[in-house]
Amino acid sequence: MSRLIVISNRVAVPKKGASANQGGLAVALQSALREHGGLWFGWSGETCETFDGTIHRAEGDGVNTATIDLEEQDIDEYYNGFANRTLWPLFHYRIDLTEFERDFEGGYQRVNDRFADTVMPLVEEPDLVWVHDYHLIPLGQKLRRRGMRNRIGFFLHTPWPPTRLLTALPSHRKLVDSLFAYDVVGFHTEDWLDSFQHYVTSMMGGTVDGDIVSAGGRTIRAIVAPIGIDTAEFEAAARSDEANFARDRMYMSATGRSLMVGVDRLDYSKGLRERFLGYDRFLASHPDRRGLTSFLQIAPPSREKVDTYQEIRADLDALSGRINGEYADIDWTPIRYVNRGYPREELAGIYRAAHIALVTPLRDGMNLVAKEYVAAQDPNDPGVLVLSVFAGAAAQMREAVLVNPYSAEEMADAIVTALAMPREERIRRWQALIDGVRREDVFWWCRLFLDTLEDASE
Ligand code: ADQ
Repeated sequence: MSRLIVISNRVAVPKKGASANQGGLAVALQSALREHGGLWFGWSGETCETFDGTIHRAEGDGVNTATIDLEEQDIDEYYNGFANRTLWPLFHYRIDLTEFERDFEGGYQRVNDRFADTVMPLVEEPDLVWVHDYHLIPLGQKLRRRGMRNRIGFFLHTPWPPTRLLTALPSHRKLVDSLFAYDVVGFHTEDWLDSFQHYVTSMMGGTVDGDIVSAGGRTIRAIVAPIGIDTAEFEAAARSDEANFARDRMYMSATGRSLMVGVDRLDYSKGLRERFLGYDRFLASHPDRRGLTSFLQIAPPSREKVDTYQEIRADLDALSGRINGEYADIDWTPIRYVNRGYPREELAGIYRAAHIALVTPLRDGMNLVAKEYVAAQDPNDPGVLVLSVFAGAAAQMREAVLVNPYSAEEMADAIVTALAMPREERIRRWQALIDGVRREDVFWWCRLFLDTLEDASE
């Protein structure tokens, strides 16, 4: 079996027995790394005065990691700049929030060069190389230019935007060209793959034949590989003592009310504003139901160095305050809005206590919260998943209550539907959902991608 080299912006350093505190992606990649041997390479999260290529190596729980520090300017231009001010909003259809600065792109290319220079000597001839996400799109090409002949795969965790949006990026062609240095490129859904294929055929004069995409004399395999969660682990976490304790706290605080929960990184793509407005509409149009529901939104801040993230935070503070001010009573708060993270067991207990999960992003590559919510439910009395049609997860999770998050009325209706749903229907829908979440878990995803990469000709 070939060794595996995983490359991503950040590296999740494994600690023994700490898997429950890590995301499913980290758990899956670590388990693949344990199986294949090899290492996980990325940015340490630390800064250095002057980049000198020093590699910090570590080993934890059978997984080797190698990380580098970056300069302040690198982080500003590459991470806070091109990755999170340019590509992230553009890939989430938010051209209005997208910033176009040549310095950002310069920093992006420079850091990808730094990654290529430092990881190159660590890779051996038969290794499989797997690059992750929008931070590192040009890395494959940079490795090829340095003579790497290994099989290299790339997986995009975000949506791939429609051609007419992508072409707003001045360097769109260069970005897409660089994807052709990979052997396999993976997306979460048919929609994102379609958009990629459309760009290739309409902008590059390329061709598509099944998985095979060709342009400019290069041929790659472009596949759909929807990521899952570590379902077995999450189902167990939902039954742990910590989960039971969190669930009981939720029940006690709810005093018989129907609980709704949302759990998201504080990000404009997650549709938090629209969710609050949907709930607002529900309260406004159903006065008889006020006081009978309680909505808990958990949203830990992220990317706080980027202005739009500060703005959305201020916006949500104001909106939740406005809704509470309007509808709250001496013994009832309509929205509990919490800006912090929770350990995974506690999160699982919170999901389990919730009668409804509102997973309503405006655009999301996949969305793992939808899958975690399903995995945490009690089979005899499962809750209802309200899921945005614009989440990648909606392609697999057809038995959720699907909703258009831009419509406050549809959101309000979905809440009413979910609240009124009979137990038999909840069980029937949940059973279909959990079957999928179990079958297509994160280990299935990892194997699907790596099997395709392993088959790719060198
Ligand atoms: P994210 O945008 O980060 O991921 P998501 O898939 O929902 O979005 O994953 C978030 C993870 O963070 C979940 O595992 C969730 O449990 C955890 N989390 C969120 N809030 C938390 C809190 N308060 N406390 C603890 N944990 C919390 C990107 C893409 C997604 C894609 C994933 C994986 O944007 O579309 O599904 O990568 O490919």
